[in-house]
Amino acid sequence: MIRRIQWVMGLLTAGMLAACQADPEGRSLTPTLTVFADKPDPMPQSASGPASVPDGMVYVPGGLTQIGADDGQAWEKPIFWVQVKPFFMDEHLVTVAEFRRFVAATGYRTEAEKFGDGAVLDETTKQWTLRKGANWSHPQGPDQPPAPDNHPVTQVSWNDAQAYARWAGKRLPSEFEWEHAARNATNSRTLYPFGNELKTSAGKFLANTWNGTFPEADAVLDGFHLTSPVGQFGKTPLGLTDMTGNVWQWCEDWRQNYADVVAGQPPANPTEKVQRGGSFLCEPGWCHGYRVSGRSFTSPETALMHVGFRCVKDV
Ligand SMILES: [Ca+2]
Repeated sequence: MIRRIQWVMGLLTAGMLAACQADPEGRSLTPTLTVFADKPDPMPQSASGPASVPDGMVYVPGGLTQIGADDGQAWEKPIFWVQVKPFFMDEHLVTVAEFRRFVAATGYRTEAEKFGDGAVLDETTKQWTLRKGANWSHPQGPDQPPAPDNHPVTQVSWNDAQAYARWAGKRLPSEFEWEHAARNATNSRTLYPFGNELKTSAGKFLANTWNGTFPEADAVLDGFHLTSPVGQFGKTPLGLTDMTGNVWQWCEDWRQNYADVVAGQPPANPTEKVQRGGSFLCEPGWCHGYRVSGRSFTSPETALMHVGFRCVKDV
């Protein structure tokens, strides 16, 4: 297997997007998602929520959401609509402690452990490198401090995240379920789930991102140069934490142009899985990847120091 580090922000050139084919009936993408090029009539929604919500999860009501942004990267266009069924979503990112319980229960070995290295941004050279011995318990390498228990697990590949989700009786979210939840299940059109500003009027940061010019200097104004404890920066209106920054989150989907999604085309080159949410390495001048509509893409066997995941579950 050829292993790659693919950090695409700012490196990709946009391909020509195929013309959208409007379909007023919508197209069923999965049993829980229907895609529309134009706004459809809203489907009836249950007025009441579920009788109970699993521990540590948040009920995400179904509804209509516009996916993408006109003012974002090329791969966030064109905007289209999805009808999403209700689901449960982990309130917080899967933590190091939770992943340790999975490993203890199953004896699972991550791909980074099998390969013997994980992708780290070298602070000296400012280049991505495969660092020997970097893995979920020591994301920066064996000579660096271990990952704190209450931080999101990182250095896990998409395949590792899938294995955890199956063990937990859950699954990874579709990227469109993720964006629906980040838009508070109300199609909120702000940059972030909590509005358009990263700070409150009192100056309190609402997310862990890169403060300064990436990759030259991080002023660490939000208090964290690398990962932060899950939930450190508060909840979205829907009750989720770390939907903005901290670490990118693996989603189920292969990378696909949105025009092709709407047109019902299969992924043209299914080699990369989608990540959402941005990370502590994102800043507006580089990728601004922590916007609600931000996307990143990496091959499913790759483990990186700024990528983790959360799970969802069907209602
Ligand atoms: Ca930070």
